[in-house]
Amino acid sequence: MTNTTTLELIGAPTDVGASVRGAGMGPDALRVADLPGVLARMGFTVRDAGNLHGPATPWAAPQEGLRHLAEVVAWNRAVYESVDAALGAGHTPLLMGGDHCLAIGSISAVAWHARQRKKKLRVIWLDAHTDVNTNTTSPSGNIHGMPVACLLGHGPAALTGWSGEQAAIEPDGIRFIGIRSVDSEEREAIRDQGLRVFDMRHVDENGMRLTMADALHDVDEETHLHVSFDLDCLDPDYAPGVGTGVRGGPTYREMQLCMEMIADTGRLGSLDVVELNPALDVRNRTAEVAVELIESLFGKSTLVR
Ligand code: NNH
Ligand code: MN
Ligand code: MN
Ligand code: MN
Repeated sequence: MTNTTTLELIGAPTDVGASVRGAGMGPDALRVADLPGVLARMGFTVRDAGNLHGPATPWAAPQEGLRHLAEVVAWNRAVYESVDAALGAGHTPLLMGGDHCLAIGSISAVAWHARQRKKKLRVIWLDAHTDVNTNTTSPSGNIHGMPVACLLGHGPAALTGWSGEQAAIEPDGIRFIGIRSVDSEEREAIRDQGLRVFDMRHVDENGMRLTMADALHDVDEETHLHVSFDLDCLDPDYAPGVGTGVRGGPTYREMQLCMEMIADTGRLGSLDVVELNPALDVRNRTAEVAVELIESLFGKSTLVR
């Protein structure tokens, strides 16, 4: 990341993958917290591509274990096209959700480009949840609990194979940080596929520093690093504006260190910021915290060294 980097902000104002309303206001809350201005003042060229358009959320019951499948496909198609265009132009895409189902389109586009450029894709999934449910294991039918499964090639045909391969990512291509809510059958998928989950017990016992050192140790010059940042990763004391908060997450300082260590790799190539729900927030605090963490992720350091 240098200051010749162009950051392309893409808004996807929808809550189509969730069952709590409000994540559709996320992109504008990030703008109100001055995300574009903050990044521009760091020296980046910032292009705000505005908001994508897609279908309204029907608020219907799941069908065959999937809620709003057609609408989720439509939103993800729009996300795929715009992330693909940003990467094609040599820009760094920053997807502002919206709920976490949008990572399907975003990471599928990233995976396609990484393969073209012969880069190794590594996804860092910052979340309270692992999002590896399928329509048969999900307790809710909400597709924001399923993006990782879809990206691993286990999902409905309409949401898999977008990167040109059945699986956009390999099981060894993703690390989960901050996990503390896993559904019972989701656990089996994690074990069966050997996914590398750094849960909160791991963070408690090892600290964020050793956790991130482990998660990032094999990132090299040939790696494209994608961060998928679900704001419910943070403890809800610091980030109340989310639809499915879970107590016991990383503190503000722990999350800052996580971001700083990712920045230090110099390999960050794309980002999702999702699940911000301004309807549940307190005076836009969660959006402001998100902006401060994103600054660190893009290399802002408070240290004089
Ligand atoms: N595991 C739950 C489900 O699948 C909750 C998912 N909610 C999230 N995921 N916010 O990150 O319904
Ligand atoms: Mn350009
Ligand atoms: Mn998530
Ligand atoms: Mn989550």
